[in-house]
Amino acid sequence: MPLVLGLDSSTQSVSAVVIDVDSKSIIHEESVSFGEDLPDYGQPSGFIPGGENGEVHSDPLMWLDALELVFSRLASSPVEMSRIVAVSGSGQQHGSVYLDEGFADALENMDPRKTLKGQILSHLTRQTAPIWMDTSTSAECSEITRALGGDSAVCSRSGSIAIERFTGPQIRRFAKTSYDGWELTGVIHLVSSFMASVVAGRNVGIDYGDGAGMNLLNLASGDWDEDLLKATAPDLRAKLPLPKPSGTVVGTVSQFFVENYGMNADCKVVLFSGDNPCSLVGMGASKPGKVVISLGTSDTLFAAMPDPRTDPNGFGHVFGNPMGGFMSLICFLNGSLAREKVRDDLGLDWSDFDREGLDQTPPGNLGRGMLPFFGPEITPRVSSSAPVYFGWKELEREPAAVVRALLEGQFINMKVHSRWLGVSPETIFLTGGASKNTGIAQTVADVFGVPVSRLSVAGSAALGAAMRAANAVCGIPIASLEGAFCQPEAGSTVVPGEGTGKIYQELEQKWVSALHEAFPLPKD
Ligand code: XUL
Repeated sequence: MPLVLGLDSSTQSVSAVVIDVDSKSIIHEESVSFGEDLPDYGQPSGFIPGGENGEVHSDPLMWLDALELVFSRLASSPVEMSRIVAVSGSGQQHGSVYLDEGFADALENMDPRKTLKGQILSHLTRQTAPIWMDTSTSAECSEITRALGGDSAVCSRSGSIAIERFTGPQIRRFAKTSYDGWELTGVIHLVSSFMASVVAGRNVGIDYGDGAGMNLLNLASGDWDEDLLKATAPDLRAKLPLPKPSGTVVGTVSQFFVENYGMNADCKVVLFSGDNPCSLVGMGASKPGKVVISLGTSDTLFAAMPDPRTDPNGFGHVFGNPMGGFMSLICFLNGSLAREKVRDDLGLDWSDFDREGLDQTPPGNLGRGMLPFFGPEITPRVSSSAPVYFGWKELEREPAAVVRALLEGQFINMKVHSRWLGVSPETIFLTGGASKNTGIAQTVADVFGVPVSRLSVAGSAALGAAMRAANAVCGIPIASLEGAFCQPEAGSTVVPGEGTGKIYQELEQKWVSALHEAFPLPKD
């Protein structure tokens, strides 16, 4: 009975899921948290605290320690490692790792008696890796945009306007500020392709899913875009791995994992992809028609797309769909941190959050609303440090109504800013921590006017990676994997409440007017 392994190298942890391809079931999961399991790195949330000028970096050596720890936990679990026939993975998107020419040799000659970290350390040409939370590259975004002739040129080629956290602007900043580091750099990996290279013991390519989060991949040609390369940094093509379809088998696992953890020397490695593309698969949404909302540190809304339509306002992104074609992704920064802020300010518990808020107030909140931007937001792009309230008569804001205003405000924002997708979902699939809360799921159903289902999967990115590997190596059709792994949890579906359609149409209009009033569009 063959097994398949899916890894997920995320912002705060490295986790693993093992699936049995015959019974199509999850047989084991492991997770290593940077904060809890590797406290010596002093990066409790997965990044180096105290970055200045918007810099948010993480330590690739910490990821390697976590990878070894996750493998050693797997090897001492009941999982028979030698039965694993395929492995793939997922990585937090946009982050980049800078390595010298010698990295390739180091990978091929990895000594199983030494640590990964000890053998890779000297090949880093930049000790830390900028990750997706980094906002330090506004100047580089403007420079790239200017060189290409405007936002729409960058967007129509790469699927997104130049964005601070995307890899191209980050690469440009490094090339501009560290001449020596840049000259020494032989290869630049994404988190996904770096981890895949370590697992495979050779430099591997970048898949179309994650590659599209770089402002460098030409979506139409599937190759690095010559003009974007030129606008980003000198000699960049030579330093980038080749872009490849996500289902590419890149070889077998490195001897390091065979000798240390009992992996089978024939176990195939499939290109890793980004966490959002992998979650698309893990949520059973790789065919157009399903929309997924993931409630996390930042909230995301994503869906498979039949053709690569781009957001005229530049807030949304187009990435490669690992199962072919494209996917859209919209990221909202004010996600669970905003929900936690309201919960803590009002002294509520998660268990109270909907009971004390949503149960005490009617849908539409009697016209009282909120623009839920507790900090800077990227969708829409506003610099804000406090929410904006509208339609409140009383000065004193009762906590229950504030909870409702926050949630309604977040979901109206998602609805308004996902309209460009031109997709009318039949069902929305909700995932992420806050999705367990039935009141929150009900509010999503009411605001969007469609049923909302929740799946029983915990880590959709690792599961999606495992499903991709099972498809690519064992030839199992993705539809049959989705049928087995991505079913709504019994009793988890909620439908829009009667009469809520009209209520939310009205509230949406007020919300949009409040947005335009509080954050007028710049006149040019
Ligand atoms: C997507 C994004 C995040 C990261 C981290 O554009 O920046 O969702 O992938 O999860």
